[in-house]
Amino acid sequence: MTTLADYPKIAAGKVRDLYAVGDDHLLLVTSDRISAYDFILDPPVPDKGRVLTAMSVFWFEQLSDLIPNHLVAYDDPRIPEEVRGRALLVRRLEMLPVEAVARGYLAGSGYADYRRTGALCGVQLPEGLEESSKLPTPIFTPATKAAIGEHDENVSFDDVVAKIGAKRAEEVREATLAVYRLGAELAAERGILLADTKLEFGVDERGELVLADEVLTPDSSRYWPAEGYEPGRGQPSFDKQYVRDWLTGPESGWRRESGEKPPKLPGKVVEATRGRYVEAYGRMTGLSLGDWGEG
Ligand code: PZK
Repeated sequence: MTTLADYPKIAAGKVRDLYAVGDDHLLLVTSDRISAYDFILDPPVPDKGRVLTAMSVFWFEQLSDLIPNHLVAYDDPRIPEEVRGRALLVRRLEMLPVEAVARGYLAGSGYADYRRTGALCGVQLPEGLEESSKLPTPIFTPATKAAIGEHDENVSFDDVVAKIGAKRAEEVREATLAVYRLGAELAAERGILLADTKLEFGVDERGELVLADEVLTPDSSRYWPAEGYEPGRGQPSFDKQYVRDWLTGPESGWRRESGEKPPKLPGKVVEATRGRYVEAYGRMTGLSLGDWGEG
């Protein structure tokens, strides 16, 4: 029997943890924790870790003709029972020091940078774009990973070249845009807009570029319902809108500007949010894998 305590923890994110499994593998464990407005909320959302893990597996398979990935196993005796279903056994790679982002729409830091400068990651954009506008064509908007608690910093393609070399930078850009295009196409068929997505890549022992981390999950991507899409304002998040609306609405008694941590989420908000993750999974994959209780 394996337990999580058998494996050394080598990294911890807000929502996910990484353990070493021998010399060549890692265990990527996704928790049920949920973040909003840069806070980890309480309580966690039941099944969120399972849903995100299953979604990554689905996308690794969909994308496997396009790019190799780090997934080794999803159901394997090396995965401890306590995390089975929300953990991936993956190949240990040499990670590239770049957050590979593709954007099809203008949101978040992309919109902020455009407003300030008219450009994004060194790419000049047309005038007159609004918040949430569809871009003329999807663009590669790399960022450098920030320390926990900080936000990633958008950088230019030339900055990526300086870090990893021109050949590899071009390869990462093309792979990132190809992943975005396929994700956006499939999502659109299901009534969902993929506004943007953040990928991480590594290099294997043969020098091949490999897609790593989580892929096209709602934690790594902005998903918007296609219905009601309207540029000129922020769009509701497919997964987190109930949480955000409750937190910023009158019932929570919380003010974002207060600097205080948000109050405990009510059960109805947690349940509705769980439902949104399960719905997103079912809609994107056409599967109702396992017993999520609905969906
Ligand atoms: C790796 N991260 C980020 C993710 C965390 C930290 N296949 C791999 N090989 C080597 N390193 C990594 C991966 C992957 N994926 C990923 N840091 C290292 C990260 C999740 C939780 F704490």
